[in-house]
Amino acid sequence: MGDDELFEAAAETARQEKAAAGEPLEPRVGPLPKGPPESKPYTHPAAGWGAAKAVTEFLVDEREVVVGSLEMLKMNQENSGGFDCPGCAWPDTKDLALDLCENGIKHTTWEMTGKRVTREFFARHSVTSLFDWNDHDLEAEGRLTEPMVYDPDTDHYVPIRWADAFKLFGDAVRALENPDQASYYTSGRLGNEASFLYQLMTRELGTNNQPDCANMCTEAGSRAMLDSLGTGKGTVDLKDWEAADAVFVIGINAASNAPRMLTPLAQLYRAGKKIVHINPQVEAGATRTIIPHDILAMATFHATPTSNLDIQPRSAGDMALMRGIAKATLELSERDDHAIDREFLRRHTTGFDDYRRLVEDTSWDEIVHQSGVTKEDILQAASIYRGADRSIITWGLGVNQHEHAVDTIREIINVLLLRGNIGREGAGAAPNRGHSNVQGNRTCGITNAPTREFLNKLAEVCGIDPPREDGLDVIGTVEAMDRGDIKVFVGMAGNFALALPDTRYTYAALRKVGLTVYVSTKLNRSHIVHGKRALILPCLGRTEKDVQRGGVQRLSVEDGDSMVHLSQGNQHPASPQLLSEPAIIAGLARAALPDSATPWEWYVEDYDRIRDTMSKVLYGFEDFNRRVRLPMGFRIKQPARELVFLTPSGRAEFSHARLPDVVPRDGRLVLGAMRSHDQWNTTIYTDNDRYRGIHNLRTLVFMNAEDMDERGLEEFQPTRITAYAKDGTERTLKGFLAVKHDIPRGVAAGYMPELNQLISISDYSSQSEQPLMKQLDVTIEQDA
Ligand SMILES: Nc1nc2c(c(=O)[nH]1)N[C@H]1C(S)=C(S)[C@@H](COP(=O)(O)OP(=O)(O)OC[C@H]3O[C@@H](n4cnc5c(=O)[nH]c(N)nc54)[C@H](O)[C@@H]3O)O[C@H]1N2
Ligand SMILES: Nc1nc2c(c(=O)[nH]1)N[C@H]1C(S)=C(S)[C@@H](COP(=O)(O)OP(=O)(O)OC[C@H]3O[C@@H](n4cnc5c(=O)[nH]c(N)nc54)[C@H](O)[C@@H]3O)O[C@H]1N2
Ligand SMILES: [Mo]
Repeated sequence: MGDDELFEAAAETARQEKAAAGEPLEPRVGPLPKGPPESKPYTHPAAGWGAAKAVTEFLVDEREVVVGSLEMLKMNQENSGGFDCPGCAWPDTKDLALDLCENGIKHTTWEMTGKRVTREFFARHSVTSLFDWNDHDLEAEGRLTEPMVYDPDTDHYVPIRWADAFKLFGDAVRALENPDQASYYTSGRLGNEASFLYQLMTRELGTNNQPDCANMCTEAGSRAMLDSLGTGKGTVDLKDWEAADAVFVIGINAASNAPRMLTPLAQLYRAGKKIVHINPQVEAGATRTIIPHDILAMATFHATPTSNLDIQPRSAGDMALMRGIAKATLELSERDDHAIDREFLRRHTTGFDDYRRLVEDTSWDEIVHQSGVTKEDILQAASIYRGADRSIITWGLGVNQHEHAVDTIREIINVLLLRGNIGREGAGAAPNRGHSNVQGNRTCGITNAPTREFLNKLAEVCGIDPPREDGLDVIGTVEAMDRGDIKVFVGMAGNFALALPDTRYTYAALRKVGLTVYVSTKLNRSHIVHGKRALILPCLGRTEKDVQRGGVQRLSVEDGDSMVHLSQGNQHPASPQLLSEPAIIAGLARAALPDSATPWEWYVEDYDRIRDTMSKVLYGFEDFNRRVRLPMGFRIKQPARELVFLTPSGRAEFSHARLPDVVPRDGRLVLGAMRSHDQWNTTIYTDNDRYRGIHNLRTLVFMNAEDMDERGLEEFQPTRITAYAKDGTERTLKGFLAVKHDIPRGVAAGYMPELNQLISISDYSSQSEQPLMKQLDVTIEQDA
């Protein structure tokens, strides 16, 4: 054994000892607490002055007050040359002078920070020593400034020229025995043009190994909508939000993760429309809000309620609850001719009669037991649904990250179909997306399972011979790494090491890879837990000016409502050495494919050229360059919205799944990992969670007071959490503090990514292959 291997073996033994003792396996994620933990109920409205104050504190911390506030005015104002907020995928509106939110501002400022990670920083800190830093501190060092390569002799990252970095990658790829020994991850940050080039490179290299963050995020919803409606996208746009009579918000923490949703919710409430929140927790967005840009409301502290009804089901009780709403609606239809839309059902759907029988066969007892909701509450929700001519149902990770998520979302669509709530103004299915361009990434071909039509078009237009077999998704990729089958891994944005389940397993798998390459803006865990060789390639962020030979470039993005529009950064780049994502992809591609006929360099000179090719390959992108320059861009046709269903039957298809048993066994709880208010996925701003009343604490577990009493747990008492995986293995985590919370019995919650260490790699849904990030089977005890 060489020194390196000896060192690694010793480190591994130490990690195993820690794991056996049930201690958190890895360094803390959040910053060192500034004081003792606190939990007190939050009594103020969401957004408003609390948010304004938080923003000011944050801008001061990041020393960005002046530039920050000026730049914010350009956010989501793409018409006047602004950039698309990278914070979430909520659609932009042309009516507002100022369309932004606290968390969007924090997210953008995080990118615009004045702090820098330089070669001197890497010379001062070995990679092993950086492993002991918490994730907050790694990212807080600021923006990456030049390409770096890992030097195993010194255990430091050292500078490398761009050309040499590309060559290192190219040589590694060309040395592979077969192209499937590489895998190309992306998180939904990439603009459309970069996404298109990235998938083109992957396929020209001969593999469909293209995992993406959607594999952990919204995969279930896409599959469900594809099966039920024939396309995997939502059917509503912002106009529909304004025209709805009722909105059902299921499993979304809107005030933190989609704050711009609060605006239509408050406006609907003021107009007397109905809003129902379905969530084990009553989140801040489900109470009242001060509309962020409503100056009068801000000045007068006038808060608008954002909810008419809060229903708190058990974890994964949503499908039974939807079945209950369907049952009540069908029962009503025997007396009330307009309870269901018979004409719509006859003309546009198939499978209704079987669905009706299935609903009749599902008893109220079963519905109440499985949903954890009383019959009265279900009838109340059903009565709001019946009373609304036009309903929107929107759902988030609280629905997507469960075992039976596809069945549950199809049940949501069943309920919409009953009253003809698809293909009409003010009505429809609205999946809440995650990353700002995760939907656009998929549209542009980022997927491990491309369709035959797409591949044929790509072959015809781009003159390549793409592989036809499905490639590896996120879970498939880590498992292949663990077997030693992946020699080259590229992470195009994101934080693969920390975002994935089974932290320990994922780290070990990543360390087996021959070469890991990350294209990033900030230092993160994935740079520290790396392959035998490793590259960090720093890129421009969305706020920065991208100048190529053909002048200043703009990238396009697609929001959650299928609107495609341009985004242009205006900031001076964080470092003169940064390259744009398209330029980096072109550099990697040319090095790996020296004889490629694809004009990589020519594309990068002027992104209009990429768009011209995209318009020939992608459905709905005809005349892309002209239409994307229209005010607000253009909307990709959503066939289901036009009542065109691309399903085998040509109709919307009812699903017929029996209710799964989701009631935890005696003594067990269902634990979910979610976001705090003060984080963006693996980026942790502080250890506060303002709307849930938490300060100075992330390693916690929210529990029902009676569940705590039964276990003799006091507030802030350390716990021992044991998770029971599908494959029979157990994982234990000690020291997370119990916190009393308004949450149903049998449900517990904590934060991602800290809780990822409890999720086994085998814990993924058999319907969507999504990790079960919100449905862990656990026991929680006092930590003796
Ligand atoms: N500020 C900020 N914005 C973000 C992000 C961020 O980290 N920070 N992340 C972005 C990304 S990538 C995504 S995917 C989205 C995520 O946005 P959300 O979908 O809001 O994500 P989470 O915070 O993980 O969890 C949402 C909710 O699920 C509820 N929940 C848990 N289990 C169940 C259940 O069984 N049924 C129901 N009905 N609800 C349940 C939880 O109580 C919680 O309120 O936000 C995006 N926007
Ligand atoms: N337990 C649990 N785990 C989860 C989840 C959960 O709810 N529970 N949620 C899952 C979900 S929904 C998602 S989407 C994934 C997120 O997984 P990822 O998308 O992989 O992770 P992020 O934390 O969003 O990535 C942050 C990093 O992106 C880089 N970055 C930021 N901006 C840019 C840019 O403009 N360009 C480039 N190239 N890089 C940039 C920065 O270096 C930053 O460190 O996590 C998943 N993991
Ligand atoms: Mo996500």
